[in-house]
Amino acid sequence: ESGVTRPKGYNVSFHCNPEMEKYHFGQNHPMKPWRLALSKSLIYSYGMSFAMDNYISRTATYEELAGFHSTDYLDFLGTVLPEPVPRDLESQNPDLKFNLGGSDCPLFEGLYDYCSMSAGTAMDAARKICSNQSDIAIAWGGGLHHAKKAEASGFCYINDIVLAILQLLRFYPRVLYIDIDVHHGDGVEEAFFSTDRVMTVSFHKYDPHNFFPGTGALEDNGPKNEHNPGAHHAFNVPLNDGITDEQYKWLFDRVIGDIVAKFRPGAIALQCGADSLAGDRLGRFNLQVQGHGACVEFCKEKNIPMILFGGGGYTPRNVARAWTYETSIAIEYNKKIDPTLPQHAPWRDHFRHDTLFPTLEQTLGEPRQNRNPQKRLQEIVQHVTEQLRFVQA
Ligand code: ZLM
Ligand code: CA
Ligand code: ZN
Repeated sequence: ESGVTRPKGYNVSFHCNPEMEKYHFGQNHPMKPWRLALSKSLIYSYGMSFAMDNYISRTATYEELAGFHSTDYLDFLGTVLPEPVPRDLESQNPDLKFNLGGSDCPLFEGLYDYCSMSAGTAMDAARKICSNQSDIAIAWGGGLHHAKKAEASGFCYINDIVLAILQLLRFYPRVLYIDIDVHHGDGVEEAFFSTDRVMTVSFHKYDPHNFFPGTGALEDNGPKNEHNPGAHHAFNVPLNDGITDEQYKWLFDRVIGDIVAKFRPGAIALQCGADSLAGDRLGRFNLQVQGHGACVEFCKEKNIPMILFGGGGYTPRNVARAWTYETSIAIEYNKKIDPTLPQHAPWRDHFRHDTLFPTLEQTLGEPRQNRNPQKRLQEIVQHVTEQLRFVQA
């Protein structure tokens, strides 16, 4: 026996599709679906599966995907064949159809199936929340927040989060979306731009000309037109390189605490992109597994039904650590978890250090310089407070 027990009166479901782990974006592409296998392997090695309901999720149907995406786009996505675009030709061919086939969103073998699996995972999670069978539903294979109605963007083709939130809206009057991926959650923000039933909050590195996708300024709070119900229902927390656990936690607690108190969501959708961790191949922050997980813990303590999505995360060993720790938070095992990685964990050597919580020095050598003065963080909190005054209680 693993010694991991179920939390009393609290149900956690774990949704995955092991087929997803087998797809390949192409040589050297930062997005590596096998990080899902690594994460699941670590989660199961800790024995956490005994404390959750484990589901192999279905693939989403065409009709389900069409709940958000245009049929033109889906038809094309379903028929395109991988046709490698030579790197030097890509720049000469800027009008890729639906932004497909470039180096960010390549066409690869089985692309459509991969997308329907990610969406299926997220939608299954949403259904468990809607039917009250789960208090927390985990979908690490989802979280692809950049995809638009008729366009792929930033490694994302199908917006599984939007599809899941649309499900939640059938049962809950108000849904809060929170996004701790290092990139701006632009696709989700845009999808719910015109409704006051979804509030979106993204924390991200913001540098319009040098960091993808370049949107998500502090002042962008939804439609400027006051007659649009979505006005004031988008929140953005733009950050600079090197933010630390303490600062991030301070900000998160303030911002999310105030938003939850005012908006009173019936459900929370939390995108846990792990590229905000220190040492990520694409990230810029100094967050540790503990600081990233503290966001999940803070949300859990609100006792509101919640979906945990994956998202970015480009240093697979750190992705696996974060999502393992966050799974332990969901099942209330985090206080008891052994920080030493299980002896029998497959791929143990892959983790380099045999701890779930490597120090900044272990992950980075030299931590990134912190370019977030406390004064700026206070301004952010101040702005959020002011914007919240416009939100109907
Ligand atoms: N070039 N290969 C985050 C999505 C971030 C746009 C600049 C491509 C890369 C990146 C792809 C192997 C989420 C941009 C980048 C080079 C135009 C981005 C393929 C390295 C490689 O080595 C690479 C040949 C590739 C892509 C780096 N792309 C880094 N950053 C961003 C998209 C997705 O985490 O938020 C959610 C899952 N794209 O900066 C360029 C402007 C394409
Ligand atoms: Ca984000
Ligand atoms: Zn990201």
